[in-house]
Amino acid sequence: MKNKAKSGSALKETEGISSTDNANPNAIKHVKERRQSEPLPDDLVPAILKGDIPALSRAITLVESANPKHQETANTIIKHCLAHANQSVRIGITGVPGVGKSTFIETFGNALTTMGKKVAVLAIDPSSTVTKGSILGDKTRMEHLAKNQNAYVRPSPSGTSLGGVARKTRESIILCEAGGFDVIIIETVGVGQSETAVHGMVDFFLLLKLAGAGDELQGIKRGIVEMADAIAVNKADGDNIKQAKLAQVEFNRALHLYPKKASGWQPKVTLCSALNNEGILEIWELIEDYLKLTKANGYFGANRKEQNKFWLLQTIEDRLKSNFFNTPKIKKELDIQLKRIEEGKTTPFVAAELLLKLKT
Ligand SMILES: Nc1nc2c(ncn2[C@@H]2O[C@H](COP(=O)(O)OP(=O)(O)OP(=O)(O)O)[C@@H](O)[C@H]2O)c(=O)[nH]1
Ligand SMILES: [Mg+2]
Repeated sequence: MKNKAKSGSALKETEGISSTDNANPNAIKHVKERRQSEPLPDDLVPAILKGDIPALSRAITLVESANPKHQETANTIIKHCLAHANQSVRIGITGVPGVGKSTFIETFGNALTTMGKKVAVLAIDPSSTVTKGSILGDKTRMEHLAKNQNAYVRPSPSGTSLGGVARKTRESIILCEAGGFDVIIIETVGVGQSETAVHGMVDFFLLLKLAGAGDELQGIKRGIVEMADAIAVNKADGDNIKQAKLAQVEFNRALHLYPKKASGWQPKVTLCSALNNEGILEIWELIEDYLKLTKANGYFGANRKEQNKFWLLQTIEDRLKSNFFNTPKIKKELDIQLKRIEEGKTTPFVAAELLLKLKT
């Protein structure tokens, strides 16, 4: 009975047994090969186009994979899906932790599906590897939406580089559009660089805010307010309504200080309660007004083209950078040169020249 405490825990594992020893190596090889060889684009593409969610999920997993073979398959799938991409609207939603993004997306997403729309929710959370990600757990917070037949909630891809995570999200957008989704929501936490990346891949950018706290307190940078097409003051309910109304006036005044947007759209400030489902439809109506205006004046299409150009350059930059820094020869020499700089034996420019020449 000495071991009672030990064996009583469900988390304890039996020590000293390695299951792989008993496994047939041929079987392992077979499973590994199967895993690597499937799924094939020929199977996945028609399934995605039919709106098959498991197929869409598998394709996104391929997009997110670091395995070069998977990436090759993913590229083929994306190429085939591009031609079938649905006419969608891409909405970016940002705001500090706790502002109510998940609650908002749950309410907003369900409202849209009630209107007969198909809604996909993707997330950019580059910090997720460190913090385990606040967005990663969102599938549980968006409980109803995740179960909704006409919605698809995909947790944030993991990754340390924002560029990498952003590329995966952009490719996932295309796959969701091929899957027939009308509204693609990209969620991000409004405290870092990720909202700039999100702004560069959406048609409409919504900033959620709280009443009664200054921008500094909310950790929102000035640049983010400038990017917003609308600010929604959330939690405008209960005792908070009066303050929320004051905040609305204040934000409206602040927005008028910014130069006019290239879209010709004057950003709006609204009030909502994601929790009580109030002011949510008004935000959709606002987005519809925005779409009407920007499609009529040509900005909608022009902006998407500009975004594509930007992502072409961004992808090349990311690839060149990672190729360079992952070359063993460079890695070794970089260490040497960093040390030499520390010892005052070289200058950054001489060292950079040397390293760049090494590559070519
Ligand atoms: N009173 C009120 N509470 C709300 C409202 N929206 C969200 N909340 C509450 O605020 C808390 C945070 O909401 P979340 O939706 O998790 O916020 P979030 O922005 O997704 O937070 P992170 O995922 O941590 O970035 C929860 O306890 C919600 O119930 C609202 O409209 N009114
Ligand atoms: Mg959240």
